Amino acid sequence: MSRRKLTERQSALIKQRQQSRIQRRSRPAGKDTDESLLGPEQNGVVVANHGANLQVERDDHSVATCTVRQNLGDLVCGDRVLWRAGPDSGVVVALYPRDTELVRTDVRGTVQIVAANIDRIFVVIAPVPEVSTNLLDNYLVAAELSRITPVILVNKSDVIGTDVRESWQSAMDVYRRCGYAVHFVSTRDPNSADQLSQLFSGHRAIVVGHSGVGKSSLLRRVLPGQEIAVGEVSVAGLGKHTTTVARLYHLPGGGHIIDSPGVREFRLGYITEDQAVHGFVEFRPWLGQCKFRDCRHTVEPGCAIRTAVANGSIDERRHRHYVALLEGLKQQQGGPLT
Ligand SMILES: Nc1nc2c(ncn2[C@@H]2O[C@H](COP(=O)(O)OP(=O)(O)OP(=O)(O)O)[C@@H](O)[C@H]2O)c(=O)[nH]1
Ligand SMILES: [Mg+2]
Ligand SMILES: [Zn+2]
Repeated sequence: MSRRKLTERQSALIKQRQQSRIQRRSRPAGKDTDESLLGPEQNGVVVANHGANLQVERDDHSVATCTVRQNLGDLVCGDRVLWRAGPDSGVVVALYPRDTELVRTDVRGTVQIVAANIDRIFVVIAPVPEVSTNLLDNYLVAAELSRITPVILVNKSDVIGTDVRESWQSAMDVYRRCGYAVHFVSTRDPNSADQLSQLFSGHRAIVVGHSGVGKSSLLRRVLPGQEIAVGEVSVAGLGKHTTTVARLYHLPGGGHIIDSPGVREFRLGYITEDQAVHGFVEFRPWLGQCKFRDCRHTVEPGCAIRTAVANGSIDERRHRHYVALLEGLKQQQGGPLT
């Protein structure tokens, strides 16, 4: 079986697993649950996941600690559930189907769902602790594949000196030309609360990015009443992972936003080569115009995408990252892309 076929099979298996998860959602409680002590089923939204326990929010925004029936799998922030109150803690008994999920894999290749039912991913980058366009590109691929609109926030613009301002702008123009919204922000700017409220309000969003780029600080600006921990960036420039669990906050202007723990890298889930191609949105106008029908857009002659790279219509560095992603896919024989 070809490597490409293998990855398609893997993604089908994952889909199947997710499907059966939904179908099994209404199974009866396990032996250890005394049904008679549980209250009636009620709707809730997962607002934090602490491993064994979930924080589930009622319609009136009050929060209950819940355990989860094992057959429901891993639940994440944004999940809509049915749960029953109990004497000590509640029990989540059913999971509503998700409309979107942001997926990654951990270092062992295990698929992890980061958040569910979101419609915006705010990818935060900053001049400190470090700028990784590969990390940004991986988030954009993940967003494209999960049909969630990404927005790029360049935070800490107060520390972007005049000498590098132009190079920042031209680096971000690459993304603007792809059609992505890019906003330069700073939590030190007194007007940032208004700017951020406008960006976040009305959405079911998540903020993601490297540790220490200021994700929690951005949320603090729009959620003044909330206690949100913010960390220090060490002299060495490395973030210290201040936020340890994802948490959902309601926005005063409507909608909600999930603060997520910072990452060092974002590994994509199991994706096919075709999906990798579609993850690079600027390739789309040229698809179907290559000389060979099965062109992988890496070294093939007569490749319309390589021609677009050569004439400057497609950014060369983004294309190089695409080639590296395919290489990673090949090396891991259909495993997760890194
Ligand atoms: N100069 C400057 N510093 C900022 C800005 N926003 C945040 N910071 C600082 O950046 C550091 C890290 O901020 P956090 O909000 O904790 O970063 P985070 O992305 O949530 O980090 P993790 O929770 O570890 O993922 C703190 O010392 C903030 O004060 C900004 O706009 N300008
Ligand atoms: Mg944080
Ligand atoms: Zn091609």
